[in-house]
Amino acid sequence: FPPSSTHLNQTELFASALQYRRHNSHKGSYGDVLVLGGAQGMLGAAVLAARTAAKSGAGRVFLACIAEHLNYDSMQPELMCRDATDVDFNNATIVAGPGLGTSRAAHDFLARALAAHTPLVLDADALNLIAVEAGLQQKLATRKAHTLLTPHPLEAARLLGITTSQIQADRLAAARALAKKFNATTILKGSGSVIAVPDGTTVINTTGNPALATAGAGDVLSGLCGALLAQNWPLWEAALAAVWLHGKAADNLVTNGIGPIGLTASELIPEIRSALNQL
Ligand code: NPW
Ligand code: AMP
Ligand code: MG
Repeated sequence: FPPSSTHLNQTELFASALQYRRHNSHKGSYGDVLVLGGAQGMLGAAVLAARTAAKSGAGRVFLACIAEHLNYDSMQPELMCRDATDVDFNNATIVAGPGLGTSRAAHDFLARALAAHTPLVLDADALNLIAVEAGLQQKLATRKAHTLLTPHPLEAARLLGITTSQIQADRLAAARALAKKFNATTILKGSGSVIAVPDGTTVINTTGNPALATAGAGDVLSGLCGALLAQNWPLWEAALAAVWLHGKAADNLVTNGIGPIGLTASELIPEIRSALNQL
């Protein structure tokens, strides 16, 4: 690990994990991602995460929504929409939370995801459910497989039982506290996202700008994290690369006049793909 509180302003910190597309490879070589989310009224969050995973190199992407009526994404027909009841949670990198809601069904699927032996990204409502239930916290703290938490400051506050202002007053300490409490690599999002591991090491990202202050930007990040983990990036490097690429995509779009005003989260997705291919 690099020394505490390094700034992530070039790709060297994760360059060792860069994956190349091998000639003799196939979709099975690049991993499966399963996005679990998309309750009524928030289907878009899960769709954004899944589309991002597909355009960030995952071999196959499955989309399991809590709302029942999404069985096909006409804009991204590559996605395989499944009923969460029928999905084997042990066969894919799971991204749980985007638009998941906090229903009983959401809770039960999350419990299954936490029990799976595969890499797991926890975002949004998955974090909100964990914040209020000791049973889920216990499952999280004892996971053996890779786990990555991606809270924004309010989600972080809920998880630590403090206020958003307290989180923002010392973001390094908050990120470390989350990583330690839940025994998981943590990305505390916001301007200058902090990546932390349970031993207290932290890195502050330097890419990104206020164009990202828009609905769905976090859902895109969670899909990108899932795609890198599915492609076997080590957890630490995956977290660093995802945050850096997500911010870099926003910076590139602003340079080209797409933002900072009015950038939409969907527009980040092809730009993330470009940034990833240019690494
Ligand atoms: P404020 O306004 O300052 O008091 P919530 P959510 C705070 C889904 N989505 N610095 C801020 O609080 C998600 O995936 C669906 C400081 C903000 O108002 C979730 O499942 C979409 N404060 C669900 O909606 C697109 C910060 O947190 C509040 C902060 C709810 O998620 C949108 C919001 O937190 C969305 O992704 C910062 N950097 N960042 C879709 N198209 O389907 C955030 N806050 O109440 O947990 O709501 O994040 O919208
Ligand atoms: P969420 O709130 O879950 O949609 O996540 C928002 C995403 O956009 C996170 O990755 C944040 O780090 C990023 N973001 C939001 N506002 C800013 C900002 N002002 N500067 C840089 N990144 C931001
Ligand atoms: Mg979010």
